[in-house]
Amino acid sequence: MIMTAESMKEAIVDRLETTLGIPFDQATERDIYVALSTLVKEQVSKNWTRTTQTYKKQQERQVYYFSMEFLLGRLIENNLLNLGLLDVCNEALQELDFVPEEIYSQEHDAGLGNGGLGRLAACFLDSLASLELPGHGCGIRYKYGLFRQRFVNGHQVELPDYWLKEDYAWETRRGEQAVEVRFGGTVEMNDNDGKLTFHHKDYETVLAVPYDVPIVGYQNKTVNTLRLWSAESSSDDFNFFGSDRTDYYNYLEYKRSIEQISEFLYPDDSHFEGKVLRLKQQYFLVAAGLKSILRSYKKKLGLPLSSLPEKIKIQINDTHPSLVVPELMRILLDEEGLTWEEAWEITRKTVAYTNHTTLSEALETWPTEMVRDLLPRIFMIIDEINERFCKGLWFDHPELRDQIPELAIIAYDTIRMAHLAIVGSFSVNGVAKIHTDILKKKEMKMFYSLYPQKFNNKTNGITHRRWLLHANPELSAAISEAIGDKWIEHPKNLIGLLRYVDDKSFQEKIDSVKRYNKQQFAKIIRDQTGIIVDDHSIFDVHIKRLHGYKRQLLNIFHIIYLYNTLRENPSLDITPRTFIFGAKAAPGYHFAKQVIKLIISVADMINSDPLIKNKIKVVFMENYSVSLAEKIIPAADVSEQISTASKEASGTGNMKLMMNGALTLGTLDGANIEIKDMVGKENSFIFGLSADEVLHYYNHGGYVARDIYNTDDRIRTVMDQLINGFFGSDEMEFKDIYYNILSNNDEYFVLKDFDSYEEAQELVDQTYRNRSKWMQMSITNIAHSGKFSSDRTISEYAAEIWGLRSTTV
Ligand code: B1H
Repeated sequence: MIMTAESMKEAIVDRLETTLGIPFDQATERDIYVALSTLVKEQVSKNWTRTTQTYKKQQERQVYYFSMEFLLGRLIENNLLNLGLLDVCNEALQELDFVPEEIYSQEHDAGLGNGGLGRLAACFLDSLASLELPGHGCGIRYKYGLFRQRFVNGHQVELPDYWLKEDYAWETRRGEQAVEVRFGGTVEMNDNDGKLTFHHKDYETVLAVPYDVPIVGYQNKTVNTLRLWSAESSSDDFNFFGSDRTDYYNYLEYKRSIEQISEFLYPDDSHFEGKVLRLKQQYFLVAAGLKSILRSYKKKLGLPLSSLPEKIKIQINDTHPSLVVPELMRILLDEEGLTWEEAWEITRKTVAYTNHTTLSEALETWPTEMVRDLLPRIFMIIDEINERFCKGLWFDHPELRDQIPELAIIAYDTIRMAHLAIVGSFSVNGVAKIHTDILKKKEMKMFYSLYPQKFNNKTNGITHRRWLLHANPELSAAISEAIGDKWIEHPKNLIGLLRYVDDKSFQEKIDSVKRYNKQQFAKIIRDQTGIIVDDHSIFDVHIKRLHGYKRQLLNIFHIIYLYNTLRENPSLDITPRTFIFGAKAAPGYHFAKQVIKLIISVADMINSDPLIKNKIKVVFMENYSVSLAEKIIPAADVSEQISTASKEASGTGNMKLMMNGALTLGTLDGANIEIKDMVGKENSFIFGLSADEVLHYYNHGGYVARDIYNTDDRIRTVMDQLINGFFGSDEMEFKDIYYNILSNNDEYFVLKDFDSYEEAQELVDQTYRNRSKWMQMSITNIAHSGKFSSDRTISEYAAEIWGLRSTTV
């Protein structure tokens, strides 16, 4: 076991020479990274095997988190940190004359997710392992992760993210554990003395090969598994060849069509794309995952299938893996010969469902025909689940008879995956208090009245190990100096910082840490964009996917307004500010791409206008990703969380920024509400319509965007600049944004909330002038952020949904 910088150095040089065959004096940064990651994986492997064996022996309950996305980011620093080797490694690399960060950044981010939903899955895995809980991930090993973003003339351009170009250090291919997944074909039904049996024929077989990634717990011996499935053509497809030479070309085509299943991640966040390939991906994940779980259940436990819910829980990350319900039924019915009632009982007690959004455009509804063609037996089972469910409503709930078409799982030739997930599971949870309330009161109201006991809330969280301890070592050290380091194991202990809120020297310490992080990030801005920013200015950060409801547009409208004001009065006394954006738009989302173009156009104009005298700067960082977030967040003063109230289920960036001392400028939406409840209104900047008000307008009308346009000069000026060529030669460039607001009546209430937002921004400006006050607020936020550790979230899932006990390896 490596313990010291000296032994770390020796081991790196040894792996270079023995494993890579490269003498140290010729080693590149990449070589050092490869040697180091090989070494770290060796360190992990022993505990990985032990963990697997412990779980096998103990036969305790295990959880599988099924998700189409795991947005892991880089693992090298986190693995080192969790092994307790990060400091030692930094020292060793420096002594070898390398810059640690440059070695670590050789690792390509595993970008197998779009945004919050995928990153949440990654935080949950970290917490499961760190809390010594037997919980694993099940996902897809996409060959291409979320696209790389480039800006060309201010436009977003997408490039493929071929993250596997160089070997991925952390994965282990387990070819011997591959399973078959079947698509297409027909189902033959036979009646054997009244017992129906189903025989699936003429299907196409895809081989699912697992690649396992170790998930290392924090300074314990637990190493759980993230199993990522890759699609390959199966080895016995040599049958394919006949005498005809063209068969070879057909074969290659066929092979390609199979490998396509795990080719790429769909780049839509909170938006349903009803493509058959996506449906294939979903079934591929579910069928492969279930098969491998059941195989090991049967092999090691020797228990009857009726005990499955005792030993296994499956949490589905939104409806994307909701085919687990009919697939588990299929296995139990067709392969295991159970009756419908037995199979249904087991299935419903095994599966739990998390909902992440109430946006209607994100709801998954598959055309029945598509499912019938691709998954004929699965379709029959969904059909029967639906029929039994509707019959049950008819007979047991006569009061709901009129509502059956609304509640049905299949209606109007579409399958409603959320209904399937609710009916087929024992738990349905939202991801923040307000979100769960909206599910209960509005979106899933009738299901809530049917199954009140299924519904529960689990407010999201983030791993403080990655987002504080690793991302912000200076702040972590300052915290530990004040309150000791117990908070690392028990993040709630951060509350101890409240004693230092008024302590001048602690305030100064935290202030200087923030300044240092801002200087570091200012260098990154300079290197990547050429823009020079003032590290004394307020760093105002808006980082998340680009989406109408997240209202990057409100932010840029306010910036344009500020700019107009400064041009009129260049000596206006404002606190210098740097507005920082990071966001990817889905490739087909025209409006979002226009907003990116607008922000970049505004940035170019403001950053080069001598009249502004550097009082404001606007920076749009390219290719926002997990590792970039780790650089931005520690440097942030202001956290923009300005979604249209009721639209952001939870948000998790809000928690990361709070934990790093940024103050929330936000609406009463998602987890912002719980953040505000913890820190108090006076320690955040809250503005805008409430969710109730927004929902009221949606239901009853009464808001006319044009009225605001007509009466508010500030807004009219900004709006008109969109179509009068102010930002460049093409007058019509931003007309879609303009008309989107005026003709579509401002779906996201940008104009409606402008005034209140401007006022809150003014308060931010004034408050920042009093450094001591600002630091009090900042420290208060850090102190309360422990609640938002994903350790708290996962403990709640474990206790209240899974009934999962920790196991020390
Ligand atoms: C969230 C998604 C999502 N909600 C569909 N829904 C997707 C929906 O590829 N798709 O089809 C991908 C993603 N993502 C986010 O989940 C919420 O918007 C956030 O508010 C929340 O914090 C996050 C984690 O719960």
